[in-house]
Amino acid sequence: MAQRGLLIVIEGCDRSGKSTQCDNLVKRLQVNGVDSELVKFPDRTTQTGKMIDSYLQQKSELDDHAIHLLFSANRWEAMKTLEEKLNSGKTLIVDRYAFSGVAFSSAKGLDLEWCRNPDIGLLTPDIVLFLDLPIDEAENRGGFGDERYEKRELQMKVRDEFMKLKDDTWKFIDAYQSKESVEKDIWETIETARKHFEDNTQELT
Ligand code: T5A
Ligand code: NA
Repeated sequence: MAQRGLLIVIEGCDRSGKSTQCDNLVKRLQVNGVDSELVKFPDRTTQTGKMIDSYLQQKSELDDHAIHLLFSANRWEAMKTLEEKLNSGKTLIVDRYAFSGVAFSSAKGLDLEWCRNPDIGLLTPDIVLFLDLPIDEAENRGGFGDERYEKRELQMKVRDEFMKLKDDTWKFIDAYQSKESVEKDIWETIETARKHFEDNTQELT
């Protein structure tokens, strides 16, 4: 049986470069012979994703609890497929995950523990890369301000909430650098992590 793939999550505030770096990482892993695939949350293509997309684009209103549960449901509906892919040996690069879910909703004022509950039982990431970018710089980047949560005060609170969620699977990446430098830091971090997981697997067998 193939060795299980890694579940690598990329998190960070809006415009920190997550999608840019997720794309780069998947390509670079593939070039290096690692079977890997991109996953993005919210997945705006599903039924829940369409409701989320409409809400984010401010075309519809939803109660804060209701949208929180939709974001979680949007992850749950993908879990079985993602688990099968990991078990078949595929490494998954995930653009946002439950950390975003909890950080954004608690920044809006919902209770942190309440926010955590619906995501309990989701697949646990092997590594979380947090792209850290000053809000001032995020505001200067293309497209900031178009969607519902892209407001300075909220983004500051989101960052504080993210910091309450970190554990020892988190690696901080300085996102206030050129795209190439951020890519280099991410690659070095991932290579170290992959080696660590390989060594530990060998110890177990
Ligand atoms: N949300 C999400 C919840 O409330 N609950 C949840 O459970 C989840 C999963 C949409 C919103 O949903 C919220 C959080 C969000 O507010 P999304 O679809 O991931 O989430 O958001 P997007 O708008 O797609 O992505 P972001 O705004 O977060 O941007 P990224 O992916 O961090 O940044 P990226 O790579 O698109 O880059 C942004 C711009 O900066 C440039 C890029 O070219 C681009 O123009 N850029 C750089 N410029 C200079 N230097 C660099 N190093 C750069 N890297 C990128
Ligand atoms: Na993105």
